Amino acid sequence: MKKITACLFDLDGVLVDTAKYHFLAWKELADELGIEFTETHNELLKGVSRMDSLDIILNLGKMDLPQEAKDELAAKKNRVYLEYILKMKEDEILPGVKEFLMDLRNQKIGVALGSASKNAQLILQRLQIENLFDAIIDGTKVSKAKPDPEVFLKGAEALSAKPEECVVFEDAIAGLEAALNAGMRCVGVGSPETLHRANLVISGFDDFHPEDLLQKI
Ligand code: B16
Ligand code: MG
Repeated sequence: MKKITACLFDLDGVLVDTAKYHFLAWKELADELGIEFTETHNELLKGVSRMDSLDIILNLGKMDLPQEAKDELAAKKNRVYLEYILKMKEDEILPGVKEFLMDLRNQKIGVALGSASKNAQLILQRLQIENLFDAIIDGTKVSKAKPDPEVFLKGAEALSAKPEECVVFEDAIAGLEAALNAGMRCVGVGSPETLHRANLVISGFDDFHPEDLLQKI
């Protein structure tokens, strides 16, 4: 059993279900553009950056636009998304997450965020868990999107942790690959069929504790 000195967390789909708000905001935009966009399509956007998400939607509608128009559409989507985020309540944190983060801190295991979202800090504030993170690496601090390992390597560096002593919690395949590319172990949060390359897959944090982590990974 290798030791664990740090845990790095994806945000959307791991700590909170913001995917539903991303969906509503993208759907509004897609409707305006006359592009069919369903919850199944929304799965393609998980863990993907804002601009790459827009490109996926435009591809669905076989549309190509100049960068300036795309920047405007991405900003418009974000304004709608922010309206939902600003209404978000503390109790939207997923079950067991806060307790798990507090247990890690009590055990002196470093805690970092590794998210593609440029709104991550605001979301952590809404959930009132910003103070539980030793480092926050988000879409404003990285230049390469997952599956590039940059976001998690920066998290490890901020915590002065070696990659092989880090465990990443991820719900998206691109994020799982980013963790493995960083030389870290990965706990998949979601379905074992999708996340079969993870070292361990859990359905959530409701009945999962740091002790389980040490035993099972
Ligand atoms: P924003 P994660 C990702 O968050 C979401 O899964 C993805 O759907 C979203 O497009 C991306 O953040 C960018 O978000 O528009 O807020 O910058 O899963 O990496 O925490
Ligand atoms: Mg995610």
